Amino acid sequence: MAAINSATDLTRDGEIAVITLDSPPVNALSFNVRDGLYEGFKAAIADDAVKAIVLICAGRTFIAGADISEFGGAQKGASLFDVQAMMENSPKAVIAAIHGTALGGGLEVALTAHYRVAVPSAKCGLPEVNLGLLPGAGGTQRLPRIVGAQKALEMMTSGSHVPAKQCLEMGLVDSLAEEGKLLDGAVAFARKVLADKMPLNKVRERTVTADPQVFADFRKANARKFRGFKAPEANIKCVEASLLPFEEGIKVERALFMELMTGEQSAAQRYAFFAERQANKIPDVPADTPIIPVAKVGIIGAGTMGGGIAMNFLNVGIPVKIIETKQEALDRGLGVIRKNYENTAKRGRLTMDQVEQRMSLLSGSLALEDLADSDLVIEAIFENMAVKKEVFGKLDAIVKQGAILATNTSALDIDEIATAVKRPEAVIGLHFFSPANVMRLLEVVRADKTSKSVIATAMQLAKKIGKVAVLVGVCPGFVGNRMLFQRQAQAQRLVMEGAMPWDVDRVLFDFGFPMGPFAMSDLAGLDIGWNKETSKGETIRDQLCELDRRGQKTSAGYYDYDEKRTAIPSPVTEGIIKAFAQKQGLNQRDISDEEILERTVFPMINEGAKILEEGKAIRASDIDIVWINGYGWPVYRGGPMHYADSIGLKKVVERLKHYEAQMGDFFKPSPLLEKLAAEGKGFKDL
Ligand code: 3H9
Repeated sequence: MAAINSATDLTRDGEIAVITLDSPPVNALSFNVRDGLYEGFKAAIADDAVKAIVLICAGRTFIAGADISEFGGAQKGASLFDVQAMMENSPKAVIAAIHGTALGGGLEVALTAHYRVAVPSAKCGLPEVNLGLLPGAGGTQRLPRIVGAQKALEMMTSGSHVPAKQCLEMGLVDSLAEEGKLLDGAVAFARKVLADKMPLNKVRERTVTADPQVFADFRKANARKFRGFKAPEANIKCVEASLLPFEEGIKVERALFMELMTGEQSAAQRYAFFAERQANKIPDVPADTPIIPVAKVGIIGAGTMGGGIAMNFLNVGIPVKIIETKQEALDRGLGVIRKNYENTAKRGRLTMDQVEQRMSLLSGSLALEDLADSDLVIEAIFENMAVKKEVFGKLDAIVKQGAILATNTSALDIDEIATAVKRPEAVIGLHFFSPANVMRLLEVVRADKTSKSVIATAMQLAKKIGKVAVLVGVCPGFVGNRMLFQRQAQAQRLVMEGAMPWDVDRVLFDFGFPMGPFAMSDLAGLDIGWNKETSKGETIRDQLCELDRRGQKTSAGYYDYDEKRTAIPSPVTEGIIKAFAQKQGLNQRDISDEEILERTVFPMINEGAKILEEGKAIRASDIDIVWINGYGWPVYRGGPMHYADSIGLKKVVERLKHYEAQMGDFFKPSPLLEKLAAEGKGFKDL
């Protein structure tokens, strides 16, 4: 074996040269990888004994893309285009051998090979859109030339990882090799290319045609999904340009790539990519912390939360037992889970066999004693400290030692809950977000005495069930809701001062949230926590509920709703608000969109700074991950703390002080925020 450099080896199997790339963790195209590939191909082409060349990767995957951490830095070594030109123009057949994932620049490299061979478990994709980018190494021009415009649009704007079998059907892969025998399969394929004198396919030489209507329809169908994002439209424009001669299309790709790459959206999305991975790292919980095997899960409460939480575990094959106090509630809860799965099956995303298989892992009981052999118990009952403590006290006597005792509370003090048991080290918060089977965020709440093993297990388990976990500390509302309270308080206040609910909602919607706070309340139901018997019309919400305006479900809440559930500003709500303001002696005034945005978002940033000061989040980027994955913060603005950095903390402090002077302490900047702003720093510098 001849080493080309630290990342690349060149060997020969008879007349077939094998270039092996080995650059953990994911063989990203860093400068030494590009150099190694360039020199490797050059040497193989120059060797007269070589008739064909196989490119294969060591480790868990084929090339997963450009090295994102190198973006923005000065270019070193051979360019990716040099490598691709060397491969595509090679006078000897080049075969890319794919396992794991061929993503982004990785797939673009494979597309300059003359043939592609993959194992069945491999996947191919161009996920650049998720980093606010487009495939910038010819992928936008080569992919449509193989799979057609429609499929290219779908792949490039979703970033989906397409399984090898589907790639074969689309012509993206030429042949499948036996699982675990990729090198043999690729070398055999290379010999076949030689024996059959198969041509040196250059994808760039193909042409693609499409009706312009394809693009118009695609834009229309996805307008809602792409709202606010720049990258999807740029990707679509590139596919349109693939109908032009190759070199012209490449020029369009290059120009749009540079535009995205230097823009704020991609910077925010790349930041979020690394932030999500960073959130997994807990400084005082090392990677080798012992993990508690979780083979059986118990859940207390078969309501919406309990049922949703259960589905996460059933989906990955972990049996769940749900406990309720009444048979009727239990039957209802289990029935809802079945119905959810059946609906998924109706949409073609599960087979009925899979539904039955998942349901077979689910059981119910009315006796807490049946949780004795659970490895993890999650309590998901209503928010009442006394009741929760009673339940934990009972669990302590029932559940085997070594098990994890978790609460799904979104508001209560977990340290206090832990006083109900003799093993506080086993107690942790697992704060799922509703709907718990859909929402990606999981706040893992570390109480004073929670053990490192329990934390490490919770973080690992979260990944297994497809959640993005963020470790937070005990405080009212933890990280997400604590910051949300600030926004809600201002939203309510702004309405009393003269902005209407639809004004506040519009500003936050335009900022990029899926919906504003009032539309959100209507969706959730205004009567959550409202009591008809005790309601005295003391708040706007009380008065709306008393008029049976309880949100979307009654076709009226803050808004009126038509039969298509379109939200229409309501004169009734407006009247109630105005009367309230008058009673409180408030002079309503016009409020600018800028003020609405600053007063709802800046107090959140300030609260985030307080959370960091108190050590309730490990890092600012963890807070951003909470908001992106749990509260619909637009990922192209990178989360509240990244957003604050991007507009400058000096400005945030100035504006908070401006409102503090008018409205008092609520807006007082936290010492940390003031300090960073004074030093000209950002949260990124912490
Ligand atoms: C591109 O290609 C642009 C071109 O079109 C244009 C060129 C001109 N770079 O996710 P994991 C790190 S854009 C640098 O936990 P998994 C990651 O940070 C790129 N680092 O593993 C982590 O580090 P650490 C298009 C990368 O098994 C470690 O690898 N490609 C990159 O759950 C493990 O990652 C993509 O967008 C990278 N490209 O998932 C693919 N990728 O251990 C992005 C990963 O220090 N990557 N790292 O925290 C992925 O989707 C997943 O990482 C993958 C593995 C599916 C590959």
